[in-house]
Amino acid sequence: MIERDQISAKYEELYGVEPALVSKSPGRINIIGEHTDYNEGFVLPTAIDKAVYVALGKRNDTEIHLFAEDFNESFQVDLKDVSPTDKGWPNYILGVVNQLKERGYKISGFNLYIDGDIPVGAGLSSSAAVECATGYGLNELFDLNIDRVSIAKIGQLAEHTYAGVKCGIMDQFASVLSKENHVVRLDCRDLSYSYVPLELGDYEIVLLNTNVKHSLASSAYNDRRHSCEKAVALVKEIYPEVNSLRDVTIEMLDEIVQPIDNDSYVKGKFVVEENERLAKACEAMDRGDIQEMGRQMFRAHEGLSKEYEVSCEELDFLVENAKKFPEVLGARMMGGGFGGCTINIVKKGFGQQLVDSISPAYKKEFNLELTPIFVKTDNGSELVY
Ligand code: GAF
Repeated sequence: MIERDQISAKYEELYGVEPALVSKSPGRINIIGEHTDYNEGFVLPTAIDKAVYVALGKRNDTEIHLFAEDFNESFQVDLKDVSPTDKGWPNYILGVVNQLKERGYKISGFNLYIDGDIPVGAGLSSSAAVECATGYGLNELFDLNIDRVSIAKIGQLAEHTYAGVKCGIMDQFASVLSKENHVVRLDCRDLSYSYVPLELGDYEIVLLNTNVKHSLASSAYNDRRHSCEKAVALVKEIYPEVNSLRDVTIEMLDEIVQPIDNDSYVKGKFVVEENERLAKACEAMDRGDIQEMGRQMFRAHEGLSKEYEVSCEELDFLVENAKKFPEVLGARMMGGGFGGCTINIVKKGFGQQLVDSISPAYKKEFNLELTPIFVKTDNGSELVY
């Protein structure tokens, strides 16, 4: 948790006046339902108590002045010249500004200072949190009257256009709309959603950070999306009513895609089954059966690793080792993959022991530290000031 005063003081030091407001958008976890969002399926995420903070104030001109604490770096551009930059971090902010401009919202120049405590590259959606804190903050600063779902969509499109990742809506939706002690059961086809109480009884969520992010993450993500689109296109030739993998059954894939395109078949099958696993996990949660929810998480990891092929040795190692402990009900890689964290459902109080047991072997195998992250759920975007 970063103190509000710390953010304001830094803004004032940079820009010579107090910020008009400070907005906050959290990172997210996801219980189950991975790579389903861009296939019009279901996801089960929620926000965590780690967030991005954005301090904002209007300027008297049309310039945008940015400063990122993590990089100790500033960036300036005129509103009319906003375009993607090879500098990296400003894109998540500029992409949002560009979306606001494209949608005809009236904004003028502003100063922005950004800081946060979401570990970067850990698969906790720090980039979505930047987009959402920016969108939420600018909405307030310029009284734009944009609803929360649209703020999430603006963040998603910023990621597509300025970061080059054709992500689904899960991360931005969770960052803006989550509710403490609940997970969001989101239907990514029509964005209808409900809040499911997250009641884990004697268990808690522990994240294990591999501390790796393999470089092929973004390109592989877009490749997976492409494989899914190919599977849909093949099914559509026979079943024209099909629009996404959400409408597809395993029987359809068996009938049409399997003989033609093995890669699309395997990827498509994973997505269809992942939606089924999510449904089973939700039913289990409804009847308080977190053991079954955990089993579905283990199965999801199998699929993500062997079929969808978005895991990596480090993630597989952590899940395989977590499985050895009866105190761990479920574990799997989380988010886009190729590094980041595993999410584990662990008996309360056992988390540190789990980490202490796995860490030495992890270090020996990969020469990397293993970092536990004990998270609580939180609300979506809000003003802190
Ligand atoms: C990343 C994306 F940004 C999400 O939209 C989602 O597809 C996720 O990977 C995989 O479930 O976090």
